[in-house]
Amino acid sequence: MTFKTDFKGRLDQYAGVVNEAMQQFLPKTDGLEHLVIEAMRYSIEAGGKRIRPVLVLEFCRVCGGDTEAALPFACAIEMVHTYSLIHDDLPCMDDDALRRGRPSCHVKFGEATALLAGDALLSLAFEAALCNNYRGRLRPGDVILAAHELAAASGAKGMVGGQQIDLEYEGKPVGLEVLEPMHRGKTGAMIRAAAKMGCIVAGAPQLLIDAGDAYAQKLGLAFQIRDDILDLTSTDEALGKPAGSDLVNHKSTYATLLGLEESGRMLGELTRQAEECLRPFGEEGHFLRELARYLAARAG
Ligand code: GRG
Repeated sequence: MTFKTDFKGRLDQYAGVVNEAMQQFLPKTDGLEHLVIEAMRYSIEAGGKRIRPVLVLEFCRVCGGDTEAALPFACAIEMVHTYSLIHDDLPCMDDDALRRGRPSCHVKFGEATALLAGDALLSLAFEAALCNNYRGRLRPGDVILAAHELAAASGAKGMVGGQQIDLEYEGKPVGLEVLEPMHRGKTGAMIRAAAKMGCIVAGAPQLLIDAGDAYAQKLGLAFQIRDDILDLTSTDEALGKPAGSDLVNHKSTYATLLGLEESGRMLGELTRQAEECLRPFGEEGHFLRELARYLAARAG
């Protein structure tokens, strides 16, 4: 793959190749089970920023790996992320009617089918990651390690665990001692997994995997703080999901807890620290430095 050199060009290029590669993995809607597949496609094809796949592909690139062979992992993490959004919107969780600028999956297909679509996307993620499409271009040990990373990050000690903490404390005022582990799981784990998977499939040495992980830890927290700020300051149209839902759901967030000014300062500091973590990648880290700044300033 040859890469555009300008930031926005490469960002769009990555999203484009991931969207195309998704079509290799999404099943066809030609059987009696077509509804669940339509629901999977509906949520994946609604778009989204594709940040996690971008991290997989760019970390693979900066580590000198085969970015085309990393595509199943980029798709896999986006499938897990999309499943989590579908389930998060269900009436038994956040009960949100709008996602990625469209009616949520359960609003369109009903609760039971949305639940199944999420389940099937989680399974499909591992089917994609462990596919044989690029046999011989990745080391089998690296494939196993990267798949293990995804499994661990999405489970009870990662994203699902973060969501459980969120449910547990819903409607109760909480401090940073709850907010931090909640977001480390809910948002941070998958962003860290994306960076590490990219390095791992490239066969990178531990020093670079650790540097990618350190960057992603800072980026993940910064991403969440920006999300909290936008929830207070943005609109449904700009976000493609309901704005102000943290207040409606009585959720404590970095923005409600620390205020807009302090959370903005923290966001700036974390972004600077994320950029610092990229030092071992030298000049090659340029796109990732820009990505941190872009996400800190994002409007949706
Ligand atoms: C239900 C198992 C389960 C987990 C839910 C990811 C998640 C955990 C909930 C979604 C709600 C939320 C605000 C989570 C914080 C992480 C986050 C900001 C998700 C949205 O990610 P983006 O902004 O979304 O990358 P797009 O649509 O651009 O992909």
